[in-house]
Amino acid sequence: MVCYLGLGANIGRPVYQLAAAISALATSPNVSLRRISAVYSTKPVGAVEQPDFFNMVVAISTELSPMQLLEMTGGIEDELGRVREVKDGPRTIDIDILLCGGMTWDDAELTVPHPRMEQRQFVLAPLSEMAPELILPNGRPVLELLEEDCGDVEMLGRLGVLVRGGEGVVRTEEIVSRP
Ligand code: PH2
Ligand code: MG
Ligand code: MG
Repeated sequence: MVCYLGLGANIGRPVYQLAAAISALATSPNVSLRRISAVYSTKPVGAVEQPDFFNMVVAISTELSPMQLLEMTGGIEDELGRVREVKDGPRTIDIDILLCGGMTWDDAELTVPHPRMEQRQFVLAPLSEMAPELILPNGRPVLELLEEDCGDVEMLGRLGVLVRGGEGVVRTEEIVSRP
């Protein structure tokens, strides 16, 4: 099953933390990293005044359940020094589960598909780049939604980090172009 994860960071060393999160995903058991988007600079969305974000989306394939995936991504957030203080506030790293194949999940801890993904340019822009044909849970193609509202997102470039995965050490640029 292909799952899309949204990554965000806006304090500490955001790009380093994104790279570290990707490496951690690539070495996690039962997960294989498929594709990564470019890194985008984005204006903070929501009521909290805070630094601009760096956002990206990654595609993984896994047979983990959404809850198991949440446990794993939460572990990576903790390792990278995530402190949960202000809701929607600044963070060293945020890893959100956007889509898990066609699965749905809804309880106090987790909702999949991510309930706000269709309104967030910082999700739609990187997602549309890596999966332009994707139809979102609301029935609309991701590209169509993005074209309606260009928003405050700017593509900064590709993350060139070495990640260790099932196929040994590879550069993330190679993962980007995988079919
Ligand atoms: N995450 C939030 C709240 N606002 N804004 C941007 N630009 N990027 C984010 O990742 C983000 C946000 C809560 O998770
Ligand atoms: Mg989030
Ligand atoms: Mg989150």
